[in-house]
Amino acid sequence: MDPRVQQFMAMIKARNAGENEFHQAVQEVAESLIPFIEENPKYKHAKILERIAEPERTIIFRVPWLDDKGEVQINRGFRIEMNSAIGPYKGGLRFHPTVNLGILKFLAFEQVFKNSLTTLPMGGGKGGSDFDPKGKSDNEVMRFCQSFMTELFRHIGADTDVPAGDIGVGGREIGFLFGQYKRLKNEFTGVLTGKGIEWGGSLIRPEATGYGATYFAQEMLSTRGDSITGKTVCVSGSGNVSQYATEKITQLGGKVVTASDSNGFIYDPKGIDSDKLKYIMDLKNVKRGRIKEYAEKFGVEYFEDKRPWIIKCDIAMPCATQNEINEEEAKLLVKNGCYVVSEGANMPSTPEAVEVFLKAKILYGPGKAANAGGVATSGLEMTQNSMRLPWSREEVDNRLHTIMKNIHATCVKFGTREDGYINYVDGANIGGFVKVANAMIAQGVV
Ligand code: NDP
Ligand code: 2IT
Repeated sequence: MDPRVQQFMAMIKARNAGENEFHQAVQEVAESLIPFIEENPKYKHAKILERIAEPERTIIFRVPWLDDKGEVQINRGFRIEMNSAIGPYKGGLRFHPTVNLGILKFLAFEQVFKNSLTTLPMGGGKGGSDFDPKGKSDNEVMRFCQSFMTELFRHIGADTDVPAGDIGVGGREIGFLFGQYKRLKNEFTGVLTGKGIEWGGSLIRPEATGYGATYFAQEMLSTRGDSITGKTVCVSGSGNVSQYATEKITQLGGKVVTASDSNGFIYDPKGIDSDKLKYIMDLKNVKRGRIKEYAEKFGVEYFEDKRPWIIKCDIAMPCATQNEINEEEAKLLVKNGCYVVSEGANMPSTPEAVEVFLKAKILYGPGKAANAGGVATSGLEMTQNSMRLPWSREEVDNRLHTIMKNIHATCVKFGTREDGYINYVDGANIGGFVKVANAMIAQGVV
């Protein structure tokens, strides 16, 4: 490792002990940025990297609620307000039993660069809770959300901090959170994104992350005169991002052969067509069942406790969670002919897996670039809320598509190597950094 990176990481690890995912996210960025900062000493003198890795504010709070049996339950709530140099804090809320401070700091850190890449005026934040919505009734989820917002509301606002969804937080949860915020503040504002279409939401926001990651794959392929048509694609997850990645790939003539959840994956060699996708959407968004049921319904193979990366494909789109592709799986993907990875999830590839992709010189689009379409469309929702005017589906989708093309162009600008290979990791990290760093310098030592 570069000794400058090593020294910086020793400081980060000492200050943020035990926060492994945060260390991982910071190190990946530091490896791209430290050489760049050496060539641009103004960032070094202003200690931008040291400042950008320290949250502006970290809020941790108790979330007590009553379950259906009348028993008191206690969860922990978080909001990491990471960076507001270029706009109000913006980023999702995750409800999952694994949520802790280190995971949310990694997500908030990634969000700063991602939001900058979108070209929209949004700072970075992330929050959530170790609450597990699985197996809870709608009433329990509502009482939890109301309790969570009863503390969070004093820290957020349409011009201060604008949360949205992430794992375990979808339309249902955003509804309950928005209802409670409105009640506490007596204000109808765009304080959350991912709202329902009848009450301030934007068309295409549910689709945006999966569509955006597919548009990004399309852009990467086009640098080699290639396209999605006729390609076999392995997608992981079966939630929001996964569903709409599958929809868009299929629309563009690709064939998605896998879907997964935390228990295993299904392999459908004929492809998940629009009728089968409808089944997944109903299974996951309404019945809240397990992906195994797909295998029973359509008579395909189910692989318990396995991830899709053992299946031969041209394109891999991890859309479930962090560190879901390890070194061995990355090697197998490449060996089986996979030459495009577009990350719908945040940090789904381990550092060793990323190394495999870069060494093999495949088209590797890291999450902070490839999945930025979700937050970008949240930005478009904020714009529509401010104007008090909704845009059509076509208008939002066109803007999303243009934003993904611009993000790709930024990655090409900052990531193209001498031999012509585009290192999208460097491209996204440096491209996302410059605007935030310049804003921080302009605003003084704050
Ligand atoms: P959902 O909650 O809708 O779906 C998550 C999916 O991933 C489910 O299939 C879930 O399975 C699976 N999953 C979650 N945790 C794990 C785990 N630890 N191991 C294996 N599988 C897991 O979330 P989203 O689709 O919104 O989010 C997916 C990814 O995309 C996350 O990394 C998120 O940060 C990222 N992302 C989301 C954006 C958005 O707009 N929603 C925007 C940008 C990135 P199960 O049901 O079994 O838990
Ligand atoms: O990781 C992400 O970019 C999100 N979960 C979406 C954030 C947002 O504010 O829409």
